[in-house]
Amino acid sequence: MRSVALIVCLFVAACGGAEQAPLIASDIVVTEPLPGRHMSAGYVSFTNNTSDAINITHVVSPEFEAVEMHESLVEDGVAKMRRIEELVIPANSSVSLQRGGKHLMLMRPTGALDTVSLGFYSGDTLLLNVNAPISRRSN
Ligand SMILES: [Cu+2]
Repeated sequence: MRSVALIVCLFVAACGGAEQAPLIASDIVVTEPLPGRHMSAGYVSFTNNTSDAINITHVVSPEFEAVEMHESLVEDGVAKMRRIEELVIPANSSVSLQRGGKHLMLMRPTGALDTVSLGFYSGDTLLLNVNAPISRRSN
C-alpha cells in the first residue's frame, strides 16, 4: 500500500513539471509612445504556477533606458501614479497589469521601436524573458 502511494506522488510531480513553467507571462501589450512623449506603458498578465510567492523587483528592456513598475491611484480626486518597488504574484495565482492599475512604464526608447524585449528579475535572478511587438495606435 505504501509503495502505491509513493508512485502516485512521483507521477503527479513529474506531470506538473512537464506541463507548467514556474512563471508565465501572457497578454503582453507595450504601447507606442505618444507623439513627443518618450514613454510607453506595458501591460502583462503573470501566472505563478509554484507554491511560493514570486516577487518581481525590477524589469529590464534593451529597447528603453529605464523601466519602472507603477501603480495608478486617485488622490484627492486627481489621477496619479507612483512607483512600486516590487510586484508580488502570490502562490498559484495570477496578477494582471492593466490600464488604471499596476503597469510598466518604459522610458526613453534607445532606438526605433518594433519588438520589445522584457526581462523580469527577482533580485539578481532573471525569472523570465519575453518579447512582444509594439502595439501601434489606431488612428
Ligand atoms: Cu506609470
